[in-house]
Parts: sequence; structure tokens; C-alpha cells
Amino acid sequence: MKRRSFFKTGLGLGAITMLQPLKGATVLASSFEGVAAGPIVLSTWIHGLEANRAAWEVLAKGGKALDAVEKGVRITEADLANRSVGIGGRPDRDGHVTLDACIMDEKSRCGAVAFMEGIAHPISVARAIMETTQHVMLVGEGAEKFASENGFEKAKMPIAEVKKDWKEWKKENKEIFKKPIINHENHDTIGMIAMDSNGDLSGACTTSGWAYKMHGRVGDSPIIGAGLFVDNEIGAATSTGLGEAIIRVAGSSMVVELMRHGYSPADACKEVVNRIIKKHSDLSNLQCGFIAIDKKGNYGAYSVYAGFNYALKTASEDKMVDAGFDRNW
Ligand code: SD4
Repeated sequence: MKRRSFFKTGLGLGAITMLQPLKGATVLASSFEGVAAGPIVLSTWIHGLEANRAAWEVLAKGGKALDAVEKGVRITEADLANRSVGIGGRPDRDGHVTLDACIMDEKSRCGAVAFMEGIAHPISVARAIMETTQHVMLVGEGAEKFASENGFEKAKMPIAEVKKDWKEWKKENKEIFKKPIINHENHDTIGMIAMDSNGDLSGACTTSGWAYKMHGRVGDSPIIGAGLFVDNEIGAATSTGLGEAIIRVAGSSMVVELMRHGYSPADACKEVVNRIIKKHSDLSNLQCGFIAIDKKGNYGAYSVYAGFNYALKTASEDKMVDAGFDRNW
């Protein structure tokens, strides 16, 4: 199903008590939260289904959550049809596709790349930074140099179709700064969190960020604590949406911290969304969403606006779930 039509039909079920499903609506699940026994993997958006299945190949064999999340999001990074992640991503206003990613494991080790160009799998570069250097984050040319020196696959970006779209956009947007609209049409970041059969948690997040952003702009996705956070004693969370708003509330780390203080994953996501809402006087087009799991396998999600959903995979389930939300568009 095309994203546009998916969003039109995906009715957020956080509002199930107030709304009857619209005629023709695709009702994908009966709740925006739940609990799983055994390994579990959750990812943002519909491309998460395929990514989860790749992650599941690792989890089903008793493999590590860290290997699962890396393998999972690489599927999305390689998907040429995805306009917000990896090789098929949209460029910034100057025509550069700049990639952001981070990864975090059960030992609270983490790695990240930001503002990196021309490398096919930023998530694997982030993992290599985590595992082979003393640093957490490399950006721009430094990240590219590290990736090249370590033999990471290169890719030419933007791909032809995306370049054509960008040229069109350029013609229509001559001003130096015209605020690009960030909404449900241009969000596709993949954030993935998983628990393995050992009960260990890891997460990964990867994106080309806000389409037609200013050159040099970095969002929440590569920032540990904003776009992703894992605390193996408590749980894991990741985000999608307007990175600037998510960074302001240290979004994903806050979700995990609230779970530490007894919130369920869904309630923790909701509380952080409420903070974002409180801190912004203009909420027009300000979509942000979080997904979270805790150590007991409880999971949940919440977003500012309807339309955000996530993919869930366990031993018995493989489905999309609509997140709870604060408001309709
Ligand atoms: C960013 N959070 O760069 C990312 C964008 C995003 O779905 O999530 N898109 O701000």
C-alpha cells in the first residue's frame, strides 16, 4: 500500500473509545500497547514489517538483540523506495543526502554517525564506531573517512529519481529559508528496538532526516538519548518525527526514565509527547512519535497526531499497530 493511502486509512486506535472506524478504514490492531513473552522487536512505520522480519531471523535463533537491530534496519537503508532512510533518501536543500544513525546495546555501549554522505549503511558504521573506537559519534568528513578506511560499502546519492524531485523543489523554493513542511508525508525514519531470548535489549535508528533541511542540520535520530535510548535494566525507546522537538525534551531517554519510575511503555511515550506539546506554542505539522518496550515485554507507542504506527514481531505476531495519539490532523 502506498504511504499516502496508508495514512489516509490508518486510524489511530488510541482513540478507539471515542471513534468508530471510518468506512474503509484499515483497522490493524485493537490496542496501541500490549505484552509479549520471549523475544520481541518493534520498529517505526510500515517499512518496519520487513525490517522486523530480518531482525527476527536473528532473534528466533537465540541471537543477540544488537545483531538483530542492525540486520533489521539495514533492510530499510537498502530500500531504494524509502525517501527518508539510506540510499533512497531525500537530500538537503543543497542537494546533499546526509545520513544520521545510532545504535545502542545492552551494556549501554553506543555509536553514532551524523551528517555523513555516500555510505550505504550508516548503522553499521555507527556500530563499528561503538565497537572499535574510543568515541561515540563521528560526523561529516570524519565519519566518511572512517567508513572508507574500514571498507564500508559506498553508494551514490541522491538516486536519479530523488535528484529530479529535488530539482523541481528547488525551482519552487527559491527563498534562502522556507520552512519545509514536516508532516506525515515526509516521515520515514526507522527506529527499531528489540529484546532477545536472553532478555537483553538493543536499539538502532537510521535516517536521511528532514527532507530539504538546511545543509549541516542534524536531527534527533543519531543522538543517543533523543532518537534512541536503551537501559538494559529498564527498557528501550526510539522516536520518529520532528527531531528538533524530540531533542528539546531528551525524548527517548525520558521515555526510559519514566518507565524506571513505574510508567508503562505507552504511558511513558504519552507523557513525553505531552511535554513536547506543552513546550510548543505552534503545533501545526509538528508530528513526533515514540515506541517503547520494557524488560517484561510490555510495549506501547504514542504520537502527537494520528497516523503514526509501528511494526511488531514476536513468536506469535507479525503486524502493524497504530500508536495512541493526542489529536487528529
Ligand atoms: C529527523 N526524526 O531527522 C528525524 C526525521 C524522521 O521520520 O523521523 N522522519 O528529525
